Amino acid sequence: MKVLLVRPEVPNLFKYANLITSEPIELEYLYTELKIRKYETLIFDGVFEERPFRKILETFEPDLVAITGYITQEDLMIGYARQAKSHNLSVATIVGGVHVQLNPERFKVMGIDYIFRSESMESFGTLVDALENGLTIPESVNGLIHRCGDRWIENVMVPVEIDKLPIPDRSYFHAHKNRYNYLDLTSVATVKTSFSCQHNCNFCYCTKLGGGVYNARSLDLIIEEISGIDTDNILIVDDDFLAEIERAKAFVEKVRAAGLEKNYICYARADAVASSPGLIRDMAEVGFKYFIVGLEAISDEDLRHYDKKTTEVINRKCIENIQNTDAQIIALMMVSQMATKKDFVELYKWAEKNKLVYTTVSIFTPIPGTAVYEEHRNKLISKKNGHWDFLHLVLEPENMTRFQFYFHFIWLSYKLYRLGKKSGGFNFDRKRQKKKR
Ligand code: B12
Ligand code: SF4
Repeated sequence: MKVLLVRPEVPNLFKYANLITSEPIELEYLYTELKIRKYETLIFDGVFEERPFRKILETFEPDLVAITGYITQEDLMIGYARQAKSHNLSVATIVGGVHVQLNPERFKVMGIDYIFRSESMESFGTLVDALENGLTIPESVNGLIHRCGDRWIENVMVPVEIDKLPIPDRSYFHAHKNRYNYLDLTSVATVKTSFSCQHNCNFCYCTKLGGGVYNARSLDLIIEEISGIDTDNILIVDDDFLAEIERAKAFVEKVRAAGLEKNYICYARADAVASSPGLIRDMAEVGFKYFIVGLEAISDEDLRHYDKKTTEVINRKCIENIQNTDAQIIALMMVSQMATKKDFVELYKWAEKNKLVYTTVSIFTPIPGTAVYEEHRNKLISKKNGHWDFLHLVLEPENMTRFQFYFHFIWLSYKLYRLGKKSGGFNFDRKRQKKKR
């Protein structure tokens, strides 16, 4: 059995920004499982691949095409599956990943045979073994949805035991590591140490993943994984790396004991950062360089509206604790369709007053699979999947025209960039770095 693993290209403005590019870690997980089972496997990373997909199909002639992707890539995912089928009807196609997990219905379409909802690599291997041997698909394949004549059969889905996931084989990363960056850090590897989040902010998609159950990996496995990656920079993509303060402290101790001298980037909640100045100092000391924090809003009313369970005072304390170290905060802010001109202006003033260097602003976007999506689904003004990138209005602005909203949004984003630049942020030239390689 020959398996082609596909990550589609980035279909939106992110491809031009060039500020953050991550390794195709989800494909590397699949690759690892298939390697253990001795299948011939090829990774097609649409983000960088220059050869047409057709050429890859012709030269590799896969038996199975496995495709990952996010909501913005839904059409591309389906397109890749159909292209594989039109190349050779007997090729089996499977889709998986975060978007598929909570929106499987959208993939019950022509061209797709298997919809894989869980994170279990053992189940993925079991499925490929069954296909290889022409066996009936076992019910034990966690969360799988597959065709049976003109019906779809749905296996039960249970949260995965995260320690059962293999440590990803990084051959692909090591061969291409100069492609992956995070702001000024280059050769950045991605590491996942937990699934889901213990909180329940009403707009959040991440907390619903992994069966909605927070599940953390053993620290020894994580240290083993990081030690085996030949790079200085690690992006930890847990939804909240500070979900368990004691675990984070133990991580710092283990990094020290292992003598791991690397730079780390992680996501964290504002309240955890605000209440743990000592931990933040220790983390900065062992190499944490960026803390990405969803501050979201600057008023308690808005924070309550998002069910964030933080306050403006907590947000300020969080900023202060990070700014008291050598690390930087990357503040993730949100503006909703209810924003007024004053809200845009105040947000900038707040960022300036709090000396923020890296601040990103998203437009409130209800993601299919969340409760806020159900609440707003009749009011959506777009049906284009590509608009679910947090940079487009998918709800009608309530206090200005669409044109005015975009004007204020772009102007604010530009001003925040200028503010960061003035304080020494964005101090790198990615284009030049690329040419040098
Ligand atoms: C790192 C990250 C990025 C990186 C890119 C990473 C990448 N590989 O492309 C950056 C910062 C560039 C980015 C950008 C964006 N991202 Co992003 N990102 C993440 C983050 C934080 C972690 C993803 C990750 O690396 N996970 C680690 C891997 C190992 O886990 P996994 O993907 O779940 O994979 C496992 C399983 O799902 C399964 N699996 C995965 N794929 C497949 C395929 C098959 C066939 C099978 C069998 C199994 C399988 O196997 C893996 C091992 O168990 C997630 C948050 C989250 N909780 O997932 C958001 C997230 C995925 N991003 C999201 C979004 C919307 C975006 C953007 C569109 C917009 C934005 N403003 O962020 C852009 C566009 C990027 C694009 N590619 O088009 C959403 C997706 C929502 C959705 N329904 O699709 C998430 C969930 C965050 C959110 N706001 O809700 N992102
Ligand atoms: S803390 Fe972050 S990851 Fe957790 S539910 Fe809220 S927004 Fe989502």
